[in-house]
Amino acid sequence: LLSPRGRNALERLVEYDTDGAQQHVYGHWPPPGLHDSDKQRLAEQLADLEESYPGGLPAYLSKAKVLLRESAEGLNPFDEYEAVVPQGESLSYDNEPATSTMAFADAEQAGLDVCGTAVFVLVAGGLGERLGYSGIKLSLETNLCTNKSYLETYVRYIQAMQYTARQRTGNEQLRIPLVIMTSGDTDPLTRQLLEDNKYFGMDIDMVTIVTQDKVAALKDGAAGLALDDKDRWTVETKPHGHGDVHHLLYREGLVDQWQDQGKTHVVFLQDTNALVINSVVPALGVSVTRGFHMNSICIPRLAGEAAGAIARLEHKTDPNKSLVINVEYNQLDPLLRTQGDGKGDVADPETGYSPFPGNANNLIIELTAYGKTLRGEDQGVVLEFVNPKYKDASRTEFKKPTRLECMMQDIPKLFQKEMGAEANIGFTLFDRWFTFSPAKNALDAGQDAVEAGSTAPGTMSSAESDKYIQNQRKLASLGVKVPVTMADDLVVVGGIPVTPGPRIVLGSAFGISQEAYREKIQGEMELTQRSALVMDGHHLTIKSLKVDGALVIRTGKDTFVTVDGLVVTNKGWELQELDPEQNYPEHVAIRGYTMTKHETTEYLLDEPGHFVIDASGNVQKAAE
Ligand code: UGB
Repeated sequence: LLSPRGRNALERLVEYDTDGAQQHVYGHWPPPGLHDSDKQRLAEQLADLEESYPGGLPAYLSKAKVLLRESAEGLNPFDEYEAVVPQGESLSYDNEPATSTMAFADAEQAGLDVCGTAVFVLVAGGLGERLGYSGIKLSLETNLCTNKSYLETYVRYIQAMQYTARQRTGNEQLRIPLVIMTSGDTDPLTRQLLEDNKYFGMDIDMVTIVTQDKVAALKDGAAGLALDDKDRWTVETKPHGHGDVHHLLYREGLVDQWQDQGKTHVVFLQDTNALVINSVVPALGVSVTRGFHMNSICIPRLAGEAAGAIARLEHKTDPNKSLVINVEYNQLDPLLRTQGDGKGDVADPETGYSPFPGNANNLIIELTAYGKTLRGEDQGVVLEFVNPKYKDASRTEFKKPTRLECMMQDIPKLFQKEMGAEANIGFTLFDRWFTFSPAKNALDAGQDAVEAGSTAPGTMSSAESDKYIQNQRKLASLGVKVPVTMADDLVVVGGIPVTPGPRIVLGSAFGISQEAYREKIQGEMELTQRSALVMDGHHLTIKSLKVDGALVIRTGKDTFVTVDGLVVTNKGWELQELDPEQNYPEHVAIRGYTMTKHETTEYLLDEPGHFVIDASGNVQKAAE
């Protein structure tokens, strides 16, 4: 009746099940002739579960039994450790000596030197449940000025980095690959988004998609497989977490391939934090300068915030077991309550932030150490955990099935196992405005958070606003006359405080470094608060520009444009709050407003050659 693989998987389960915890799966089957196709279906699924987990279902269930027992006993995984604030680098774009431990420009140069040997991995298997969005998060528009999606923003950045690396090395063949980790939930729509947009101009063979599998759900403390409520012949499955990424990269042979190609660092990005691209080059520079095998991009952490904290866990008796690692937000407070003044996850009164750096969870991993670690006995399967919701204090029954979970930031434990004390794990702290404003929460959850006093509601709208503020600050630091929105200047739109403007988007082709911006902005530039500005292009130079309204300038890859004397005055663009009486598509509703583009001055120039946009607004051909 069963296929050889189905039969094999079933036999393995029966043989493993010495305590009878899985009896409900294979026992009491109706006689042959009844439910035959259902039995085949179940056996095939068991075979899938068996094959997709290193060591098969027995390995998964054995780990689950141990973790569930420890959880039921209330065992504290940090019992033997004390958390202390670790050492790392702190970089400030404005180079304020008070906060920078290394000159930003030095870190940037060191990063630019190696940017051609970086590879990118985007973890995008998560669903936007918290965001109240049923599509894939990568398809959401980062902002309404350009309407570019998160995926396009990341791809354009990688292309700009490749361009920069080619310029610096003179190697026109140099290419930077991207791996996207999807899950069953996000895979078809991610592929479709890429295909519909011709991979946003990236070479198709440079994009690899790896797909994470779900794992078996567990119904009780004995790790009994949870069968679907409505279908006794299906094992319920659940996501395993972003930690899958390491094993998948290993299993698909990508790490070997990259090492053969001479790549040196893997940059891991999350799906909805457009600001992170600012910190990739300087963080790469820190990785190289400090010899970090792993470098977490961090931000000052608000006490109690739903972001992990990077801590040095000092083992109380065995220093060899001490390590620098992320402590997840739900575990930080209980851990800190057991030590020091016992106050838990509270702010340092002097800084107003948690003393522990906040994990933006974008990681840079050095490839030689990574390869060595992944080839170890765990094959990149990071340490898992369980988080069952118990029905009552007896901690025996679950409210709903649970499963093993894993997080990509837990890889330091594997580094330590394979490399011992040689593992060099660090972090780089950047200003929040520069690095971190993810879209994670639904509008109403964000509004509640704001009412409760939060300055980081994590909505689509706060992410968009922070993108504009970041560009205001970047331009201001280069001497551009531009109003910079401070906390008191924010205006409430759709229940979330956002910038009143100017709304500025600088495309990655305009520059991926402070150095590039300095080369491009050579003279006087001025923007009013009600303005919107979009600039993109490798060879766009500003000698003199005034904007009071909306201006878009995009230039092609062989088009050299100098803006010299242009004065833009028009009605510009404006946000419109949504009408509570009306229904809007989901992607509009989660933002809380639309943008009306009343009037725009636009230059889309892609003819090869040299041009000047002059004081009268005309485009003149210029001498080379
Ligand atoms: N993801 C996957 O690719 N697969 C999965 O199975 C799950 C997620 P969330 P979370 O940035 O502030 C993380 O759900 O888990 C992708 C850190 O653990 O957005 O709440 C998913 O698509 C935490 O330490 O994040 O918390 C997305 O790209 C903290 O730093 C990414 O994984 C927090 O992020 C993260 O998934 C943060």
